[in-house]
Amino acid sequence: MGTITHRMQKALGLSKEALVGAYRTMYLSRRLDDKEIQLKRQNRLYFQINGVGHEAVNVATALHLRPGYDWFYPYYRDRALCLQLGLTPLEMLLQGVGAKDEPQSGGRQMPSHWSSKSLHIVSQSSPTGTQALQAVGAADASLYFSRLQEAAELASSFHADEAVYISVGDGATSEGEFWESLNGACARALPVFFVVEDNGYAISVPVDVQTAGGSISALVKDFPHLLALECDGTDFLEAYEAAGKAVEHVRQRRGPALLHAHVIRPYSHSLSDDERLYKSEETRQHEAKRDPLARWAGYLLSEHLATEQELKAVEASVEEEIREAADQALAAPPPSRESVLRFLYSPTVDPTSERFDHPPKFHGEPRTMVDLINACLRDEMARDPRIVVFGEDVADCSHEDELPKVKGKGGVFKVTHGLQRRFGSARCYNSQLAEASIVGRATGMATRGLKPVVEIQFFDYIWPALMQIRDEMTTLRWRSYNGWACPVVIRVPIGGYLAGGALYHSQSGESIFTHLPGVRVVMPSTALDANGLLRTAIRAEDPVLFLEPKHLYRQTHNRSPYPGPDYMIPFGKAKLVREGVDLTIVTYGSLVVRAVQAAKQLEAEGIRAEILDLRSLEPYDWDLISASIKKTNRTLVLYEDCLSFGYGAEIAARVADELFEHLDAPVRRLAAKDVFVPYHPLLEQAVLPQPADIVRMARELAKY
Ligand SMILES: Cc1ncc(C[n+]2csc(CCOP(=O)(O)OP(=O)(O)O)c2C)c(N)n1
Repeated sequence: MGTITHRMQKALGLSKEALVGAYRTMYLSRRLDDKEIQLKRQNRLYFQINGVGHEAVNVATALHLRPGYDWFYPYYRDRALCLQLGLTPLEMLLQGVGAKDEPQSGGRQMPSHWSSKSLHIVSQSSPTGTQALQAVGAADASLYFSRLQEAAELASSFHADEAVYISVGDGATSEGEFWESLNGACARALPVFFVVEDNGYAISVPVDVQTAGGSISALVKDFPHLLALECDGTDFLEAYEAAGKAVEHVRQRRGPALLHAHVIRPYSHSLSDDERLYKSEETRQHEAKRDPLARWAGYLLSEHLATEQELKAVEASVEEEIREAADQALAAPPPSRESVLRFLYSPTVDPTSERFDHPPKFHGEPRTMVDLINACLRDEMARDPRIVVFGEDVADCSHEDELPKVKGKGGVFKVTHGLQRRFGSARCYNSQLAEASIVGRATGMATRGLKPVVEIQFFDYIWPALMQIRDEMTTLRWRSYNGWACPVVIRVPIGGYLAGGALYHSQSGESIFTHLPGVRVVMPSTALDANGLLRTAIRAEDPVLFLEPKHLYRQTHNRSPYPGPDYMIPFGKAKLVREGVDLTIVTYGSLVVRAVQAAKQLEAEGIRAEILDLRSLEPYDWDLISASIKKTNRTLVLYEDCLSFGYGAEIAARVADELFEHLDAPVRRLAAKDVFVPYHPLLEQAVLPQPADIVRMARELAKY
């Protein structure tokens, strides 16, 4: 083996086989990139992005981690890491050609969007940095399982010393979600292993433009509980040693670790980029000298850890493996066009089915919507230890020592009051004031089998979470071809009619979410419906946006006695609130009660309006809408959001399309004016639809 040098001592934990094995994975990764590039140039793949220059830190890191035991949120440059964990060249090439039997995404995702259920590689999306919050959520799940034995027993996998790996590029560290994830992981000392693979550029933008001072490790070194390390990520042994320390820190539950690894990116960002446009020849030459593959081969030879023949044999076996995998991938059949709609939602649990139709068993006095949502949360948390509630201010009192001395907050609307006191601080707690974190972390937790029921304090403040909802939560099952799922329930107080709520406490906007495939959207108008629909949301396996019209929280007209712990209403079933023959008012939320007021007045004039409360906005009850309009031949679609491009536009369009022959009058919409909800009650009344407006429009329709 030659003389033992200082550098070799670092390698002593690794056998010769492991050291040569590391070379093999690095070489395999490099040559797979080369193969993909060749195939892309031949138009046999549709996209290519490479991991060249990142191979050493990737393999070094993977050697400290355990596939199927730890959890992985790698980014697109992590080809070598994924190979080392056990993803195969065939799986990678099948993704490149978009084959039918491609296991990572069924032909739906670009190559280098890694996923493997058995290895615990959670399907990646393309937005830079979003995975960091989900990784923190996966680590939140570790903490949860360590505190709640009964939940851990139901987990598909939990180990007391497991780690969650997440990697990003230097550019992605500029994203707010990266900083939120770091703050979140440090605040709870979570077992997250961050790797920043710093190749000096984010496409063409150099790191000194990206990061204050140019060094991410320098910026974060004082975060509490964080072990921040820096290494030359093109030097396999240096990276191996640093990654080992980081993983040890995490496994021993001393907090998160961050490894800042300096790497290179000599093949340009992707095949759509040419780095010569923004990197001088001099810079490129300088980087080329740090090629991790050449450095590692040179080291193995110079330290007599491998002979030239041995490395040549390794290379030949890699070429053969790639050739075989490529032949197989190129012969693989493409996906069928019909498959494209599969797996938007759970294929086994259908929340529109009879299984979710469970009658009430009433007890006691009528109670408000707030009371019955709270009762549902309480019942469900008692039933299933995997249900966890968090959000801003949802706990009774974060400091447990003060809890016995105070009444408890339990949410700004008191919807979660008493849950922390009853179920403990592990199961109901305050999140940071960070909406992307709430949804991103819930997504990571749900991926691991927990059922987070989170609260966004006001619909008006859901927007920081929009990327996590739109690009992550709604797509996870579909983009992984049912490999992964994140059945999160997001409860959100919504809407106006508050007299004083103004534009940042009165917004509607449900159509933005009903427009998204992959999420169920529900909006009850009564206490009973809120109870039954929330239980369905919790017991279903799809992401659900549960919109609670906060104006209706404490009304008396929509109260109900407690319906028992198993009451459920299936999604997609509207309620016939009032029967009529002259026109159908299709509505939901705070407009239901206003429609009823209007209908009473209309009845006195001889116009009998039928009112449907949709309750479930996506899916919605087309059967009932259509049956009603076939009877009344007129419809008014009534909603609280701005008129134009709103939810009612979709219903109106479908009525015009499919029920044209049954209509005796134009399809009308009544909604808010196309402006924001103002503060002064008179102005608010001028913007939001009022019973008098409904009466006026219904009269007009009845005249046709
Ligand atoms: C949120 C978001 N913005 C922009 C992009 C387009 N984009 C893809 S990769 C990339 C650069 C990422 O740079 P870095 O994080 O340094 O990683 P590197 O590619 O250098 O390894 C950009 C801007 C994206 N995918 N996501």
